[in-house]
Amino acid sequence: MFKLQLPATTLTIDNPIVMGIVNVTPDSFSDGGQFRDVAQAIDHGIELAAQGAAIVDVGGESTRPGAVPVPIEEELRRVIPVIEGLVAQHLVVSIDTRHSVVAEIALKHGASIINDVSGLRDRAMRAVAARYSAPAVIVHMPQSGPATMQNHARYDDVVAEVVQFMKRQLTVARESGVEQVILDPGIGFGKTTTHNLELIRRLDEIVALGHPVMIGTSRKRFIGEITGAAQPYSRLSGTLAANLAALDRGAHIIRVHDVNEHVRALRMWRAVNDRRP
Ligand code: HH2
Repeated sequence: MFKLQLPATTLTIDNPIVMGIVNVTPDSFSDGGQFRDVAQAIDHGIELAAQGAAIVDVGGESTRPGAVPVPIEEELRRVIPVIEGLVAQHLVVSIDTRHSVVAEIALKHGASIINDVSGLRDRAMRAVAARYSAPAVIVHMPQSGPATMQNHARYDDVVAEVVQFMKRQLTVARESGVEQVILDPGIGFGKTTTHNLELIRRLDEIVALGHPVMIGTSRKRFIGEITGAAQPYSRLSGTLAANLAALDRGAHIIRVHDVNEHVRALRMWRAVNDRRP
């Protein structure tokens, strides 16, 4: 069991929880453009929480392979009003950003978790997490970043390399005063389909590091490749199967677009594992 200490509450993870995705971007690969309007994005986040998301993850910059970086001012303009709207409803909000400035302003406006797809490599990001005592998600992504990361998808043993990266970043985080860390193997970030499958299959090796483990498979390209579902919105069944496999190997947090379906699947998964009707 893990407890995440947040400013307003304690998030207890004794059973797996769901993080719902709100992308306030014009170009996210699966829901780009859907929630550009602030009111729409807030309503969507509230709906995801009502469906059972324990955390709502707000992002203003797409990190899909090949995505073009967004200026900081634009990222802030997208996410801050949405965070304010969700925090006003007492929801637990995480900020999905690679930029320490965005993270800090988001925390000031009530976000309570930093979701950093660049893996806390940036000293300034670690300083923000430490100063606010905020839990931070360390996501594995090759150093090259979204623009070219798929050109760097080469590993001798992807799981061993991700575990090495996590160990290094855990040390660096601890030395910087970041006490609450969540680990995420970064499915799709500079990885081929084979790498993604291996990371799910051997997720227990990351769980063994002793921190809460998050996984983000939702609607990603490798699911399309395996299931034949070409469109991201048609990848729900494949996403559910991938996430259930991750849960079987000990995942604690699943980051998804389709919260309702995952909350129901989780209930079923728990009923089977708890041996009760
Ligand atoms: N994946 C994406 C973005 N943020 N954060 C974590 N912790 N883990 C992930 O796997 C992860 C993430 C990419 O997916 P999405 O937000 O749906 O798309 P986009 O980056 O195009 O907005």
